[in-house]
Amino acid sequence: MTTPSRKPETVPRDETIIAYGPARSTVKGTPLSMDELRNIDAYWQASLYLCLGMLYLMDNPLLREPLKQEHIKPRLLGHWGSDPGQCFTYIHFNQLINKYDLNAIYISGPGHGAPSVLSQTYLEGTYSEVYPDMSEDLAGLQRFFKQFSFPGGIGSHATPETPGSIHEGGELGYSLSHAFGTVFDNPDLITLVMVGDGESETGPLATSWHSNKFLNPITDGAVLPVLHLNGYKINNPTILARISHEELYALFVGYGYTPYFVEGSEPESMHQAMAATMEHCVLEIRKVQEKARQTGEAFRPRWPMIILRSPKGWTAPREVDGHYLEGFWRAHQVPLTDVATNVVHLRLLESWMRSYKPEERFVEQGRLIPDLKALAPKGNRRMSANPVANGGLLRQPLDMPDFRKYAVEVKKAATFLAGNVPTVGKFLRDVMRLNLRNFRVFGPDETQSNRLEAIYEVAKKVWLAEYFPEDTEANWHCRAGSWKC
Ligand SMILES: Cc1ncc(C[n+]2csc(CCOP(=O)(O)OP(=O)(O)O)c2C)c(N)n1
Repeated sequence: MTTPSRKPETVPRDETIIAYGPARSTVKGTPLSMDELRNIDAYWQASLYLCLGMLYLMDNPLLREPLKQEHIKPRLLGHWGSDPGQCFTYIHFNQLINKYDLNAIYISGPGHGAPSVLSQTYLEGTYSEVYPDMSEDLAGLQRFFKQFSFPGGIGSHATPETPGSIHEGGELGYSLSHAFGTVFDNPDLITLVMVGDGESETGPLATSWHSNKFLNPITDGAVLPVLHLNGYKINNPTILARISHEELYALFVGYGYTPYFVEGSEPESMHQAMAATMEHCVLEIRKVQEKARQTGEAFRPRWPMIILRSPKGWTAPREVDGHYLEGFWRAHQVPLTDVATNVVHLRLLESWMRSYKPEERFVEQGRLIPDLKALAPKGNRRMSANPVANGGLLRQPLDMPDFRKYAVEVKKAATFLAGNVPTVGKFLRDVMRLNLRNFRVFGPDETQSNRLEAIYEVAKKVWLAEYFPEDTEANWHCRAGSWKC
């Protein structure tokens, strides 16, 4: 392989691919005070406790008594491997929402790691607001745990009833395209999207990295992708986790991003690295948007993205029965499947759950302690409560022309030719004219050939890559009427 000419902007390292040890990161710095660090880590541990609670428990939610087999769900179904990295990412972004008053939502590509998203919606209070019986107390927590992946309860993926979720994630591959869809014509929004390294191997995901060529920094918001390199899909390693650092870096530069790496397993330094990296990315996004909006020139920047290389099932027991668990494929779904019958594993699960110190994270009545509650954003700034991601709260009716106006008059049958699609094209042209900021037509390359070309009378193609004068409908990087062209 020839070495790419552009050198990685990260620390020199060998080709080790296991994410163990203190953090290595492109962005340096330790922005968190000791108090912030302690609280963020405690919030993360509370989240991980909730994830395990959802996977295993139907009773004894805060382990106020020794864990017994009758507290365990009869059928264990769900995913642990993805959860720690997803919670970690979500929690760090919360701090930036607070600091910069960001309008943001979260999309979970590996939506099978739903406990991560659900734990966040519960801790920030949205879940109990939407479903009052899942209250923030012991009884509510018990119901919250039990309903997960349980008959009559909720699914094991980020299903639509999850507050703040617009992406179920069961069929892998669409997280990034959904994320870009949310920010088109939504200039204030940042969509944080976790992309699984397994998910990255699907065709839809692989091509959707290119969506940045359609993103206008003046009229659109921004997407912050976090590629979650936890190393495995189900039983197999992922390709992106097993290529060299240089290749990985070059790949994402080639896709038009600036990749920032955060790699490791040691929590303290990982928190500092993630905090510094995410803040850097948010400031980069703001810089790009300010420049484009002040000059009125739409350009295509090298948008920031994060590559998070953390162990699969991070913080799980390292080894069980002579096999590695944390950091390996065995951590993908429910790690200890026989706790209802195997007392040794039951005790192991109990000590694992207790390692997150539920008695220090939750008050007597079962609610998160105030110091940790204070870390979550408030009101609609909570990603789980953002109206953008909740059931059409922001839906606006289109201003519609009267469709009858477009009827083709047929005076005598079989004497006259009219195409159905060009006729629809005229209708869509007028819908677009009346709703320039709220209506788009997407087409891979078939708009003209399928005879919808009338829409170009109103708006040109959106395209932030290069264009040549002979391209049809030149002036591509503008949407007519949207900004200075
Ligand atoms: C299109 C598609 N192919 C296969 C699967 C089966 N599947 C479920 S989870 C999974 C692994 C996903 O790996 P990754 O995206 O890296 O998520 P994580 O490791 O964080 O769980 C696969 C292949 C699926 N859900 N969708």
